[in-house]
Amino acid sequence: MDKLAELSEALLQLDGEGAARLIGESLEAGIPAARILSEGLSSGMRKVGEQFREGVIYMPEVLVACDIYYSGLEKLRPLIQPGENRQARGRMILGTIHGDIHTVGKDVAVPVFEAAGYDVIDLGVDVADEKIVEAIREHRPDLVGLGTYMTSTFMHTRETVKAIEAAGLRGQVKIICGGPSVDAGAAKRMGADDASDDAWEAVGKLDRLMDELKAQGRTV
Ligand code: B12
Repeated sequence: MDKLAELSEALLQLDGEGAARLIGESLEAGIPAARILSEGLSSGMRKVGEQFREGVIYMPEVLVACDIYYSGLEKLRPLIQPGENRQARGRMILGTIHGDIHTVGKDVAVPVFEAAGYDVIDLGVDVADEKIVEAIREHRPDLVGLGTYMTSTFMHTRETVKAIEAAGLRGQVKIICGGPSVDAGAAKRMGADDASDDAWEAVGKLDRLMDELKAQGRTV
């Protein structure tokens, strides 16, 4: 098995020490940091998602995999040369919506989206609508992810969308909700573009929303 396949496997085996060692060895062998990230760590994270969905592994194991992913990312990120930088699929801001303090879903979704090639700016929990508007102005994202983990806070989506509309920014972004009891139809009725209760499934939705944005003339 080559080093990057071994690294991917180490993540799946939740072997943090092995992953750290393999990242070091891959760098010493001259493998570019961007390749180590995409073909090693991110590939492992995709497999973690597949195994979670198949019921082979459970949420605590996913959380350990997220920690290993982040430790590796911390080491690799500063080493990714601008020219070598992977072309991000898109930029996303993601925060837990106003009134909601659940963090775990967001903390899983963010590394899954990053592993899939999105640049994600994590706004934290209980994010006020004005802060989301400010973050759109500051970061100019393509996508706005709203963590909505309760029925009441999912219903708050309507207010958040209104605030984005009032700021004149709605045409620049696609909005997607996430959480255990979201519904895509209801999200659309509240003015968002989609919703998902599964971060791995959501990646396909993010890609489709990016395609729609590009079709509207917006690029990364
Ligand atoms: C742990 C937990 C807590 C912890 C949170 C700890 C923490 N740091 O996060 C504590 C104890 C603090 C808590 C508090 C409360 N909780 Co609570 N909590 C849960 C519980 C048991 C698990 C949540 C979790 O971590 N799931 C694991 C993660 C990984 O799953 P997930 O969130 O769905 O995320 C996945 C996807 O949704 C997706 N995803 C996540 N974010 C995003 C974002 C985007 C943009 C996208 C696309 C996808 C995406 O990716 C993840 C991986 O696939 C759930 C029950 C449940 N089964 O969900 C209740 C639950 C969410 N809580 C609930 C409630 C009611 C509360 C409280 C009001 C309880 C109370 N009476 O005080 C408070 C609310 C406080 C507040 N203002 O937010 C209810 C909500 C019911 C409802 N439908 O309204 C639930 C469903 C329990 C229930 N069945 O009643 N809670």
